[in-house]
Amino acid sequence: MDAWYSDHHRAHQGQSELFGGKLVTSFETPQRAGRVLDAFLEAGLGLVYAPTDAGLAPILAVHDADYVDFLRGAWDAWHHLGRVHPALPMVWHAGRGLPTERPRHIEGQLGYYAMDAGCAIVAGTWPAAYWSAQCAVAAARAAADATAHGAAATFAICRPPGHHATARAMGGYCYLNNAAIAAEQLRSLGQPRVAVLDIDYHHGNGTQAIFWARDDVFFTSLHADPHDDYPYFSGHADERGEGDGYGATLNLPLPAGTQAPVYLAALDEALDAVDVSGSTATVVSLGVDTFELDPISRFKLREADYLEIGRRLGRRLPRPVVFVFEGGYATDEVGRNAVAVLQGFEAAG
Ligand code: OKP
Ligand code: ZN
Repeated sequence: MDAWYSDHHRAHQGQSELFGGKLVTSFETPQRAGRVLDAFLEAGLGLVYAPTDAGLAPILAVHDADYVDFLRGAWDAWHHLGRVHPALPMVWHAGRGLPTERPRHIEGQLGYYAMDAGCAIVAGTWPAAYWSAQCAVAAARAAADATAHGAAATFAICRPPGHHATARAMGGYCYLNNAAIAAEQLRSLGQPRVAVLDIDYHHGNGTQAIFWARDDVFFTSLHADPHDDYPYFSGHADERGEGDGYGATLNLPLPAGTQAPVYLAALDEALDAVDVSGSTATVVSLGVDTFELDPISRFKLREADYLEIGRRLGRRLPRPVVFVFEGGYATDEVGRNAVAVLQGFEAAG
């Protein structure tokens, strides 16, 4: 299995976030992706490529053009006001439906295009998000190509992550939805139905929203019960999609403290649903913030459990499979845990 990685993410750093009422340095750091890259190379699983530039088209297949323009220009607009700290949204439109008038002031625009204060913008944010998405595009194209010659799987070492970003809003460290962009690529390369399996600790609310009313992309997610944890306002079991997409969304919320037996039973349920969906390809939103030592999460998985998760994916997911890196904030273990999933997958395939 080969991987795609771009160094551009390194300049997306020094962002702040609100945590327990305090402004702290974000848990989402450049070291995370570095550790994943190191662990991938250490495991000798395959080669690592820098993505070629596929341009904006694959991004605009998922995101609104005005939102993409905002992301590209937000730092300059903020900095132009003499502000040197990271740009953070601080005014929202909750309870009023989607706003119809876009504010002229950058401070208003930050709120207009955000769901929370988890997405600070610094000078390096747009290039980082852009190249993170390019990793997903390159991995999807390579997986689809290779499948002509046999079953293929690829790994996009994305940073920043993507699964909370909607078509028109950033949130939860996510700016561009890398998994949705990969799924859309697989569709446009001829896969009739694509499954997105999201195993990050947090509900992939952005991915769910993007494919909510579509039946050509099946979305299923295992995550912390949103009654108790971020993103709070979606991820409940009764959310099934709508219109053509009714039944093409399956959420499996799990309680705080969840350990391997309960987790793996839910994973089997998600894999059964992927079977039934008739998908011909898969995108895995691979977050390992389900780890027992994760500083912001409350599941209790261990390194050996990631190997077993990988084996089950390897036995049952329709290929091509594109793994897209999402969360995981226990920096010392994030690389090993993510790569253990890939090793289990390869051993089973
Ligand atoms: C991103 B990914 C608010 C606490 C919420 C956001 C968590 C984003 C996780 N201060 N923090 O799914 O790993
Ligand atoms: Zn997460």
